[in-house]
Amino acid sequence: MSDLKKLEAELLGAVAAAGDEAALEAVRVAALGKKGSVSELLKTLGAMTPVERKEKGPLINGLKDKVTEAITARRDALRKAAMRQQLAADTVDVTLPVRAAPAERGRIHPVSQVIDEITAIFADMGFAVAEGPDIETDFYNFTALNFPPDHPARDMHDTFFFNPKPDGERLLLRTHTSPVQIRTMQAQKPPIKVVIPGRTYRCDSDQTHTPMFHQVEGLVIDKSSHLGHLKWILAEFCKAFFEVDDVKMRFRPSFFPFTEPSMEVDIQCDRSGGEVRFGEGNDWLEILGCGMVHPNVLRNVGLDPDEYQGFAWGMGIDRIAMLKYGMPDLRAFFEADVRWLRHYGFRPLDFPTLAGGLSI
Ligand code: 2U9
Repeated sequence: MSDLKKLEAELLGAVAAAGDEAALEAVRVAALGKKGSVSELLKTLGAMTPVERKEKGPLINGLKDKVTEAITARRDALRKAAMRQQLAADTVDVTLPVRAAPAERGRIHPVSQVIDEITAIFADMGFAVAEGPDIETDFYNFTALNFPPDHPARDMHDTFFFNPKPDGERLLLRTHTSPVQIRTMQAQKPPIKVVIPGRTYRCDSDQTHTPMFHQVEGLVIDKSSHLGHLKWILAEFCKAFFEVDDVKMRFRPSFFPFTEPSMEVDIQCDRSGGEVRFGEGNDWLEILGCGMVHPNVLRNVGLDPDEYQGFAWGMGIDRIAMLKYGMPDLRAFFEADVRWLRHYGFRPLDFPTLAGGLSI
């Protein structure tokens, strides 16, 4: 057998024996690579006489073509075999339980849930939702709301003040969401019907107070709104929020600088069984404050109190969330403990609506 035939048999044997693509690539480099056996033979053609080249050229090039073809065919076969093997191994067990998608595994914080519930209830009554900055000026947080200059709420112990600016003005973290009502009344003409949920801040920390807490306030301004409307709105809200058919409310006189008259509202409940049940029983629970907007507040935003009037209310979101969902410790709300959130959190795809149910 000629040397060429021997080399051909050797190379085709090596191609056929290559068990995977890596082994086949090694054979290709050994034959057709820069210094491969076939490439070295091709290089010898240059030094041959024309007669010799005419005889050997087709033989060497023929060898190169045969080896190339054999490698291509083997690579194809190896790839198909690998694919067959992978398909056989990649079986799907359709009897396995479906793993919950990330959106199903996450949980909505009870405060966010309660804000969504409250806004759904008031949206159904035609209220818009307004928002404003957490960092406020003294004017929006106090002065415009008829707080006298020496009111104790302005005190350093209650309000978080920032360091004074070069012009002497001290910004602060809003102590209630009421500044947003002032901004709303400045920005739009009555009739106004808004609810404002948001973060509020007071320098206070114990079992029932955290330095950051959440409030929702409501405001209605037009030419004829009165306490009868306010009572109806609050009763409808309490029934919808606590998911009871009827609720008894008690209005007690109180004082806030921004409302006159001012009232605190208790709702009837039953605490005898260790947990609070609404819509029944002989106990009372304070849940919010309210009143008619003070004429000075209307004047401060350029509204004539002889032409316009309205009412406002405010309540602590964290507190009513604790009451509704039986969460005993306020501080746990802000500890970011994932076990607590798994227990008390809400499924993200169960968005509260009045039609679909608030909390199921
Ligand atoms: C404007 C005019 C009036 C909002 C009101 C209350 C009564 C109230 C507290 C409840 C619990 C705050 O979170 S809490 O401590 N709020 O009792 N808030 S009336 O009255 C306003 C607001 C804005 C322009």
